[in-house]
Amino acid sequence: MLKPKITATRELVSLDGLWAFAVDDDAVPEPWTAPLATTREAPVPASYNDLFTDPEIRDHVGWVWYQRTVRVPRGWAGERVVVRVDAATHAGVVYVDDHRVAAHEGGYLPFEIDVTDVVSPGAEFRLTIGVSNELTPETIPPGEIVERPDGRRSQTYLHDFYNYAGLARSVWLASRPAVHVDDVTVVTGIDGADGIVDYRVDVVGNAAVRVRLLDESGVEVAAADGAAGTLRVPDATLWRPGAAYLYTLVAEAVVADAVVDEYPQTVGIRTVAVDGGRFLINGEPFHFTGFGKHEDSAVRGKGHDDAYLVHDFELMHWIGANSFRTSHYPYAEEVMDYADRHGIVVIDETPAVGLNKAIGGGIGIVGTDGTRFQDQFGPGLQEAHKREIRGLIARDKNHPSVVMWSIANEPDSMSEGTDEYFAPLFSLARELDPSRPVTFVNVMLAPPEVCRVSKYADVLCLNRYYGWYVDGGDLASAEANLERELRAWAEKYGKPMIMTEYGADTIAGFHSVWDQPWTEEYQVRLLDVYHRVFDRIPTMIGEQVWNFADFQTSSGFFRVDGNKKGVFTRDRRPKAVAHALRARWTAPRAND
Ligand code: GCB
Repeated sequence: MLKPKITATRELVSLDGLWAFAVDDDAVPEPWTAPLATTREAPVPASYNDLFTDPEIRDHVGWVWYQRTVRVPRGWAGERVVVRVDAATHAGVVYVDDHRVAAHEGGYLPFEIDVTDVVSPGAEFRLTIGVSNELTPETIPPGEIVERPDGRRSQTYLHDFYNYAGLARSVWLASRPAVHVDDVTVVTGIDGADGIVDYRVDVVGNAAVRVRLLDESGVEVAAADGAAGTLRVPDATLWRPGAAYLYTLVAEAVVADAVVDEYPQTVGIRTVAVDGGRFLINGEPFHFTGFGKHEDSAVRGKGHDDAYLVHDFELMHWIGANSFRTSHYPYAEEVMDYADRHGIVVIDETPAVGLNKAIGGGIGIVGTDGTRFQDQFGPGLQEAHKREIRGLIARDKNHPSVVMWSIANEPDSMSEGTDEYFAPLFSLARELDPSRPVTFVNVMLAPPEVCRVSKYADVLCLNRYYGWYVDGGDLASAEANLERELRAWAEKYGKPMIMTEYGADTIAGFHSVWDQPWTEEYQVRLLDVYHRVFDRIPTMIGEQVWNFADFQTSSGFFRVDGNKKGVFTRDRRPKAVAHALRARWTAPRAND
């Protein structure tokens, strides 16, 4: 799905700002036929949960309503008019005046609605967006709604981050011509010094297609006619980690020699491959350094914020991180574009987190009772999971920063039925995008002897908490057990391995001369243990610490104001470990 842009043939109006806001007590949204009776206003983009003092809003389970008036620019006569919602977490319905025009499920991917037939250029309309935060046994991520004895409904879920909801990303009103470019797909290659760009352009309506490839200074370096083809770029400048270079493919829809629509798609020429125990970018071995992140900040919740975007990338650059994982859901498109422009490598993850009844909220290990995986959740789960894989690849397929798809985080991969559940999901991702490796992130409960799913992954991504949930406070045992397990993986599969999570909760300002969990020193020493082990295992090709920053979780009694495994605090101040990581990640690597 193309991101809306302003071009010579398209216009765009941001609908961000303050919207009227109200919660709805009904489980099922009714058609919206009146102005919202409320004095509350909520900013878009932002999660709504932490904005207000009323606990009824923070703990609300069900639908909320956002509403504003929108004027269609008068110059848009003859154009298609589209409302684009970058995300409605976790389900959205859209009304234009009294017309229900769209419904969407899944909280972290965009959807758009052609509203041309129900709006008029120059006139206003009332735009109402309902958003539901409900998670059920067949949503991705899954959850359950529990009815309390006093009638209150409360939401439970199995993942370890707060269930922020609302319109956390931008909303747009966009124009586009009736005959238009509907989609662009690029896959790049390298042939000697030349870059190869395979492209496909889908058009709505009857039009010929022309493409031009421009370099960063706007000079045309290749061109072609036709909806699909291959461009050769002599002496191409490659997109490299830490040294981004972006060409622009201008896709034109042409009718009777006139360009009726044009869409510019950025293109980074690079290749990605797994070769034995190595991960290659442009044919060169790549070692991942960086983090699992979250979209999370005070007050905004998961609301996208360009200031945090720039600052987070600045801190990643400062510390020597060359990559991150979009744990545990697709991030805002602004983040992906920024990674493209700044040469940061991304492992792009679906929102399939918490598909594991053996873990309580990412922390308590509760064990499974032997029930077949498919019977632990709703029958619609796999379909919803497929929809998320399709949506993620459709949205992010053209980002050079994305080097691998992660189809799930820490699902149950050992119960009966997991093989049958996951095999088709790997096939689907590979069929949709044969150009990138596909992985899933393995949980500590499923070591090599019992994991039924790792055989499908191109790269083994492992989350391990030796020295924390296991061997807590005993770093000598942690080191021995970690090394034993990693060697077992290496021996069984020989595939490249990335430690996609390792870390320790740490309260900034807690100190000790002993191996005392929660202190800054312990976090430093625990990471040292892991790094020593990694450096002894040749197929360890990456280290992504959990987490970039402290983040909010559902409270329970296991978390004190959230998860504190951040290398930075929630307001992005470095803990001692940040300096230690910086020393490691900015030093030349032994085999570089
Ligand atoms: C995990 C999960 C992550 C949690 C983390 C923790 O394995 O993938 O979502 O936040 O552990 O800190 O417990």
